[in-house]
Amino acid sequence: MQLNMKLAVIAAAVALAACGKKEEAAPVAAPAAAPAAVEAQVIKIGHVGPTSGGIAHLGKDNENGAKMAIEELNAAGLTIDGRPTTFELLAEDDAGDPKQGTAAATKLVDAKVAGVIGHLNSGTTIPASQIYNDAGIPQISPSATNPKYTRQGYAGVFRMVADDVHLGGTLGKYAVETLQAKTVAVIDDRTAYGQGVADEFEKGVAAAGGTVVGREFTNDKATDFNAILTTLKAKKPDVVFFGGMDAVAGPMLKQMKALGINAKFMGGDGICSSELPKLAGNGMADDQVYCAEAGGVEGEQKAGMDKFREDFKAKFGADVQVYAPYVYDAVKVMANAMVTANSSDPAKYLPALKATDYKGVTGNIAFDEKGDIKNGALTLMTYKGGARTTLAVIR
Ligand code: ABU
Repeated sequence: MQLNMKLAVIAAAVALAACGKKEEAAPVAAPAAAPAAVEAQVIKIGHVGPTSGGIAHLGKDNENGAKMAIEELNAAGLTIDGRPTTFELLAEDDAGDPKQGTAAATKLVDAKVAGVIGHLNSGTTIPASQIYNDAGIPQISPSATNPKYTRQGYAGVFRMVADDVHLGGTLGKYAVETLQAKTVAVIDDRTAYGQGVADEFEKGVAAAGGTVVGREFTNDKATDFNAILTTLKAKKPDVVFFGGMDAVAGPMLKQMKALGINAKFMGGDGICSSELPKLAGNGMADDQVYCAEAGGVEGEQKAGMDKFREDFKAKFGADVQVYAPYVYDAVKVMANAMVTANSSDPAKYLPALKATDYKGVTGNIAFDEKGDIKNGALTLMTYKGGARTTLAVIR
């Protein structure tokens, strides 16, 4: 007999004796057993980006996007598998370096994260993806655009943005057809992203009937471009395209100006940041720089993105650089899959993640069979008065 039932029988017998009656005791209902306490759970989500080094401003932008999403999820009072649930962000710095990227990935796997948002660079995202794949941990990159990332046959990789084939090809066509460039020069930083997007740009230029008059390369930490710019100046290009990131593009623009190269300057999403005008100092004229973010919203969805940008600025005291909204949506999409599957077990929530149909601040999010965003957009931008200015959203 359970302890609480025993106590009830004793109490009834004592009551009868006190009354001196010989009547049978009426059955006494035992108090209901107290429900077992439901244990709250904390689900760990990893985030990796370069929060140190030359593009730390981009890495911090991404990390802040993740923080914002986690805070909102934790305020929502979610229940997963019948348990009150909060999320913990495990944020790692890979400094944009492939070796540090794999070290960060191993650390997150050892910490038993349920999923990872990152990395920012293709050069870190691709090697890290093998580690997450081996551990069965889903990964969503908000910004890595090298096509290889989703073409390795891994079941758990997802990309929030259009890839370099779309990005570079569209920019190449834009240079010839809209900017009326007849000759272009191309520089890349020899990273997985920079070299890849520059190759795709060249293909786009050639397909549109333009001519590539020179191709040079540098690296992602270089600061002196005088030799390669002087070589390219002699070829009189109408456009100089740079495959790389804003931290290198800024000083390159300054040195172009110093050398008297007045060509238009183009690049992919890696240069298309709010920070570029500062990094270029006085080296950037209005309507000289053209680039594209590898995503975008238009029409009534723009209001959601505008609100996100306002809220982000109010919270962190900084403008969105490029990818923070994509990180924010990536975290929400991963959490949404866990809620749908009622589990944070990757094997259980991965099917829900693959079947994502989510309306985010970056637009309608669904993935194709490889994990690439469906119907990815590009936002063509230029800079006026030191600020990014949208020219068009194209698909
Ligand atoms: N997509 C531009 C920056 C990130 C990358 O390396 O792909």
